[in-house]
This record gives sequence, structure tokens and C-alpha cells, in this order.
Amino acid sequence: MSRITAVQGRRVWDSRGNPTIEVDVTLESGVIGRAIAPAGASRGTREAIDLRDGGKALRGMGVARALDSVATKIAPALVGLEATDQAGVDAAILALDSSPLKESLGGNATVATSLAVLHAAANNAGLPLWRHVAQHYDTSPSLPLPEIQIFGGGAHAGRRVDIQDFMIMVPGASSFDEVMEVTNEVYFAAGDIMASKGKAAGVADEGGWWPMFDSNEEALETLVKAIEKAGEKPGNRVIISLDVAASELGQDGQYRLALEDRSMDSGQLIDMLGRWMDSYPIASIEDPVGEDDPEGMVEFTRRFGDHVQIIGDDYLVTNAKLVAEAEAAGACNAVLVKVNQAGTVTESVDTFKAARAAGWGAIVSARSGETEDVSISHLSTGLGGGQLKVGSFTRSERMVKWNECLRIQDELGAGSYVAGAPLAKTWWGKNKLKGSVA
Ligand code: 2PG
Ligand code: MG
Repeated sequence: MSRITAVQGRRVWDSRGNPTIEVDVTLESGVIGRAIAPAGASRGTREAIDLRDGGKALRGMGVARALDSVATKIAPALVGLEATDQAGVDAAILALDSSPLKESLGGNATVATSLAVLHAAANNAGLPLWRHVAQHYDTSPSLPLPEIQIFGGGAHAGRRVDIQDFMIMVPGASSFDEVMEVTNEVYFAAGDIMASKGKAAGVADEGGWWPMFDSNEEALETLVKAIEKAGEKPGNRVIISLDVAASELGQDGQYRLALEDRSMDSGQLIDMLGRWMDSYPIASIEDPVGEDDPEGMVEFTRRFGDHVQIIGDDYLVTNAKLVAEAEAAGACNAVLVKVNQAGTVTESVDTFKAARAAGWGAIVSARSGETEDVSISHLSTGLGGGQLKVGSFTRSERMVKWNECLRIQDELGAGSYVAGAPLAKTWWGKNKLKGSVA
């Protein structure tokens, strides 16, 4: 009864108002699974391609070609397959497109279909998605440690500042619910500080405050003040996490901080980030150097990898092979897992598992262009032991994912929260996990 009988795509719209695709997978039993493709703005060059129509209409963002892939290529290949065989379904999708970046089918077409199949199998078994994921992949489910944006930046805020994400994590909280509460306090404290300086100017793409700063470091100083204003001691229950998204800074072989009108080489960028990590309670940092700077990433990891979480996003593009290569080279100690970067559930889960097997952190992540789809809340919980990056603490395409975790918390029980465990190897974990976090 779990055989696929129909695969149907439709055009829907994402949080930036751009078209994207939703796919419904129907099974013999009549049960349907549904998922929507997200879209990135700061994209790695080695991630699966979003197939767009180009041309003038919809600023070139149309998805007619991706929908055509679903209707004329993917659907005929999937009808008759068992939805419970996720690996088999994903292999059938991959067999249709031999290009490395899925440019023929479109990663948007493959990701929506692959996730819809996962939902269909879960629905057919009468299980919440997180429980199906845990059973199917033989993992121990636990609620993830959230990473939540307070200020947006980079490609998500018209490059008003250079650094892309200024985030907090609350590894010292004892429940997911408590993380939400502390985040609310910090988020609005940050808003009050911005307002008091006459710098409250709305929000960026992922719902974080618009970054009206004169330097990148001013954002860090303000974040520390916001944590204090929220009644917390920075570095105690709450730490700072950054996504430098450094591939976006590359220009003429240099890294350019446009806001500060200065350029620097890899070594100077690493030194600057090192000074920031000395001055502010940063325990996690993503893409500190560009995707084309492996020497820089190895050097960064050599200097800071024993006490800071170093996440590869554009650098590893949710690719298990790149994780293995990075591990062998001594680059990074954590991976961002974006299902649409890989293009299928199977490849994403392989990447998550490869990272965990290497003792790395694994952070399931949304994209800057999102929707009401909550698959990643379930995926991160089902796979267990992980972290979840969704954007900020406003706007429904973000809140829907945090709120879904709260519903899962009710099913799983509060004791299922991994709390600070994913940061155990950082300075925070070494200092705080031993004793109680006051
Ligand atoms: C990132 C993501 C989410 P985008 O770089 O980690 O913040 O951004 O989806 O634009 O790639
Ligand atoms: Mg990133």
C-alpha cells in the first residue's frame, strides 16, 4: 500500500515572494506526502542548482522548467516504486540526471520530490515524520540545539554589513522551551537597543533586525549588550554564533569588508576573526573563509578547532565526500546540512551521518528563502544529537519551524532535549558542562 501512484508539482511562493515548487506524492493507499523546495541567496558553487526559467518574467525566477522535470521525468520514473524505500527512490531520481549539480532536473525539483516521498512514507505508517526518520535511519531522536539569528547581514540584508548571520545559541538552557524564552528576551533587547540609537529599521530576509551598524564589530558589541540587557551573562547560558559566509566576501583574491572599506588576505581575515573570538563569547563560526580557500580553512581549524565549532556550509555543500576530504585534511569540525544543497534526503542523511561518525557537529539548516514547510524540524529531531538553524525569531516561515519543535517536545518529552551536548568540545562545553550552568 506504500507504492507511489502519482507525483504532482505545483507552483507556490516563498518568504521572499519568489516562486518555488511544491510536490505532492500520492500512494496506493490514497495517502499523500507534501514538501516545498526552499531557496538560498548565499549559495555555494558546488551545491545542487535551482532550475529557473530565466528571461524577464518573474525576474527570471519562474519554475516552469522545474515543474516540467517533475511531470515529464521524475513522476514517470517514481510511479510504481515503494515510498518506504527512500534510498531506492532517491537513486531513481539520481539515475535521471548524471550532471554533478543536478542541473538537468533541477535541485528544486529533486528536493521537493524526495522530501515529499519521506512525508508520504511517514503518513502511510501513521507516524510523525521525526519518528519515521528515527525508525528508518535507526537513530535516537532528540530535539536539536537551536541557532537563532538576532541580526541579519550579508546577502540577506542588502550587504548593509558584511558578516551574514549574527546568532545566539542557548546551550545552557534545560529545555527547548527555555531556549525560545531566552531568545525572545535577547531578540527584543537587541531591538530596544537599536531603537534607542534611532537604528530600528525593520528586519532582514530571515527576520533578524536590519543591521544599521558602522562596522561589523559594532554588531557584535550590540549583541553582547543585548544578551546583558536580557539579564544573561554572555558566555554563560548564552553564546554567540556567526556565519561569516566568507565566500561572499571574495574579490580579486582578497576578502573585502565593504562596510569598512578594507580588503584583507586569508591570514588577515583569520587573525581578525581570532581577535573577535578573544573579545566576544563566540563558540561557533560558519564558513570563516571562502569555499575556494582550503588552506585558510585548514589553518583556521588548526588554530581554533579544539575550542570552537567550525561549520562548513558553502565549503561542504551537504556532501558526504567533501566531509570525508575535509576531515582528512583537518578542515572544519562540523557540517551544515541543507537538503536542497544535496538535492535528496538520502544524500543529506548520508552527510549528517558521516559527520556524526567523524565526531563532528551536524546542523540541519533552513535557507534564507523559506516557506511553511517544517520538514527540517522533523529531520533534525529524528536524526538526533544535532543542531537546527532556521533564521531568526520572527516571521512565520521561521517560527513555524521552532513551533513544530515545541509540538515534538510534547510528544518526545522534555528530557529528550540534547541541550549543550553538541557544543561539548568547544570552550563553552569544556567550561560549562562539567558543573551546573548558573
Ligand atoms: C546560510 C543560509 C541560511 P542561504 O548561509 O547558512 O542563513 O543562507 O540560504 O542564503 O544560503
Ligand atoms: Mg551559511
